[in-house]
Amino acid sequence: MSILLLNGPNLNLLGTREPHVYGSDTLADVERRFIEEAAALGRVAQCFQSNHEGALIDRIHAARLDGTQAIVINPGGLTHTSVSLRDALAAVALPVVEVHISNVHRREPFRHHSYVSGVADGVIAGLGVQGYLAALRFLADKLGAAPR
Ligand code: CA2
Repeated sequence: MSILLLNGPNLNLLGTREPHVYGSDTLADVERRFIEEAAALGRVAQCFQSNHEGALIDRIHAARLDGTQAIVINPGGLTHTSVSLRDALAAVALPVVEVHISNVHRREPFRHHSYVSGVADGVIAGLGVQGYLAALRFLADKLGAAPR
């Protein structure tokens, strides 16, 4: 029984470039804080990042069978391009929160449309890496009493 954190293409570069857009925390920092916050909420978290669309889709499919209860996903650039990622999330039918570190609506017009938002329970953008933790708290609350 766990909450799955998924990060898409290029998010492995967090903290190494473009700190004015994405901040200075690394992906390892983000994943560690996510796991710690999940534990504080009485939950278990699993984390996965890939630069490959198919690998993300395979991980979402695996979530149907491995006890995953909810998904936090930053699809990276696939947000704006991938019908297949959207279809995978719709197929697993788990609670989903879409997270963007930057405020995509204050950026280029091509970042304003998301294929994922229509299958997400909620969307967070522009809160920096805090957005991942806000999504986690929302989902933990939505799932109800933590397993003992
Ligand atoms: O704001 C976000 O979290 C995004 O999902 C990040 C994506 C971008 O394509 C979306 O429009 C918004 C890009 C991820 C690239 O991540 C990097 C992190 C550090 C350095 C370079 C890239």
